[in-house]
Amino acid sequence: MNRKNIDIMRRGRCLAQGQHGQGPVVYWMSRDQRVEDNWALLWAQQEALIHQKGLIVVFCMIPDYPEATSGHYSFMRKGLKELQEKLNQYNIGFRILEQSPDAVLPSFLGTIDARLLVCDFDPLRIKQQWKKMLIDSLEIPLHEVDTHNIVPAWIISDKKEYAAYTLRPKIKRVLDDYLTDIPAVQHHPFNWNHAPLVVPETLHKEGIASQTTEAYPWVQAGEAAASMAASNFVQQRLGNYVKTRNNPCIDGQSGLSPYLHFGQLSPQRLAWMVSRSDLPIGTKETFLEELVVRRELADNFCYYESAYDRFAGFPDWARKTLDQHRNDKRAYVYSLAELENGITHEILWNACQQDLVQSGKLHGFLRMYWAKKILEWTPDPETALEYAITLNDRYSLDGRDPNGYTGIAWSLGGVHDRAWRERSVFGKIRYMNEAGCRRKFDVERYIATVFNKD
Ligand code: FAD
Ligand code: FO1
Repeated sequence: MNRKNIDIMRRGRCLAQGQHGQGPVVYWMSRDQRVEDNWALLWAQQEALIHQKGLIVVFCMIPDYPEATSGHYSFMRKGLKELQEKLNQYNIGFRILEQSPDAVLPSFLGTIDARLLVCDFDPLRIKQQWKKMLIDSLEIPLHEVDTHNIVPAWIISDKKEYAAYTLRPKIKRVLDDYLTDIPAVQHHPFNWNHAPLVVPETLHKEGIASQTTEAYPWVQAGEAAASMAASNFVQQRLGNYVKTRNNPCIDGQSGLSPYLHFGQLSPQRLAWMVSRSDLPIGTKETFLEELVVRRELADNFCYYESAYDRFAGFPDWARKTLDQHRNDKRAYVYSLAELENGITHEILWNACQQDLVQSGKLHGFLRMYWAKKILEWTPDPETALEYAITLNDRYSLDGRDPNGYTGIAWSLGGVHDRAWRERSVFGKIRYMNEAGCRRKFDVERYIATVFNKD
C-alpha cells in the first residue's frame, strides 16, 4: 500500500459489513458537497479502482430539511450543479434522489447492484438516524469517512470533551501527521454503464431561477467560488485577523462559514493553506484555534452528546444554576415573533436580528451577545434554547450546523465554558450586555450600517 492509500484509509471506518454487489461503488454525499479535497470521494474512488468498477455520487435532496429555507436550498443547489459538471469531467456519475436516504437508497443501490456504499461523517441527529436505518436495511457494506474534521471525530476522542483545553492537546499531538496536502481525484477509468445521467430537473429549475434573485449577494455559491474566497482571505486578510476579528464594523473574519457548512470548502485545505502561509505563527495559531480546535470541539459535542440542542445537554453545574434562577423575574419577556421581527427595547439587539434576517449572517462576536439576550428575555432556559436555535437555523446561511448548536449551548448553557459571578436569571452563566459591546466596537456605527441597508 502506498502513502496515498494509507492516508485515505485512516480517514474512514466500516459501519456495516455485507455482501459486495457486482456494480459500481456509490458515494452518498451529504455534508461534504465538493469534488476536490474530499476524502470520502477519494475513498470511494480507491475502492472502485481496486475492483475495476464505475463510481457514482448520489445526493439525497429532501424537501424539508429542518428550518432550511428556499435561500439555503438555492445556495446548495448551485453548488451541486457545479459539482455535477465537475464529476462528469472525471467520468464519475451523479444522481440526485429526491427522498430521504433511508427511504430511497436501498432500492437505488439494489437496482444498480452497487458494490458498496460510502458516506461522509456528520454528528447531527438526522444523519445518525439515517445511517442507523441504512445499517439495518442494507445488504452491502457501508463505509463512513470523516472529510470534515482534520482528524476523524472518533479517533481524536472517544468521549465528550469538557472544554477546548481538553481537546486541544489531543489535536496538537497528531495535527502535523494529519494536516497534510490532499491527493487529487483522478479521471475515473471505469464507466458506470447504466442509463445516461441527465441533469436533474431540480438543479435545472433552481439553477436558473436563483440566478435572478441573489439571496446572499455577499457570497457566491460553489466549490470554485469557495476556493477563490479562501485564497483571497489567506493572502489578503488573514494578516489582520488577530486585530480585527472581534470588531463587527470591520470585515475581519473570513466569511467562509457557509462554504464550510455546505462542504463546498474543505476545512483541511483551508488549514493547510493557512499553515503553509508566510504569516506570523501567532496569526496562524489564532485562526487555526477557531477553524480546527473550536470547530472540531463542536463536532465532538454533537457526536457524543445526543441532547446537544436541549437543556439536558448542558453540564451539571449549568443546569443547577439555571434551575436555581428559573423563577427570577425577567425585566422583559418577548415572544418568538417579537424576537424574529427585531422589536425589542434594545436597538443593538434589533440591529443584530435585522442583520441576520437581511444578510443571512451575524458577526461571531455579536452572535454571543444576541444569544445571551434571548436567555435574559424569555420565560425559561428551555424556551430560550428553542428560540435561539429556531432563529439561527432559519436565518443563518451557515445554520443547521454543529457549530451553531454548540455556540448556542455555550452562550445559554455554559457548554465548554466555566462558572462566572452569579447574577439574576443567568445564574453563573457568563453574562454579556450592550455596555460590553460598546467597550469592544463602535455600536452606533454598526447599528447605522444595518438600518441604512434598507
Ligand atoms: P472565522 O472567524 O473566519 O473562523 C473560521 C472558521 O472557524 C469558521 O467558519 C468556523 O468553521 C470556525 N469557527 C470560528 N469560530 C468558531 C466557534 N466559536 N465555534 C466553532 N467553530 C468556529 N458557526 C457556524 O458555522 N454556524 C452557525 O450556525 C453558528 N452559530 C453560532 C451561534 C452562536 C450563538 C455562537 C456564539 C457561535 C456560532 N457559530 C456558528 C460559531 C462562529 O460564530 C462562526 O463559525 C463564525 O462567526 C463564522 O464566521 P467566519 O467563517 O467568518 O469565522
Ligand atoms: N443534507 C442532505 O443530505 N440532503 C438535503 O436535502 C440537505 C438539505 C439542507 C438544507 C440546508 C442546510 O443547511 C443543510 C442541508 N443538508 C442536507 C445538510 C448539510 O449538508 C449538513 O450536513 C448539515 O446541516 C450540517 O452538518
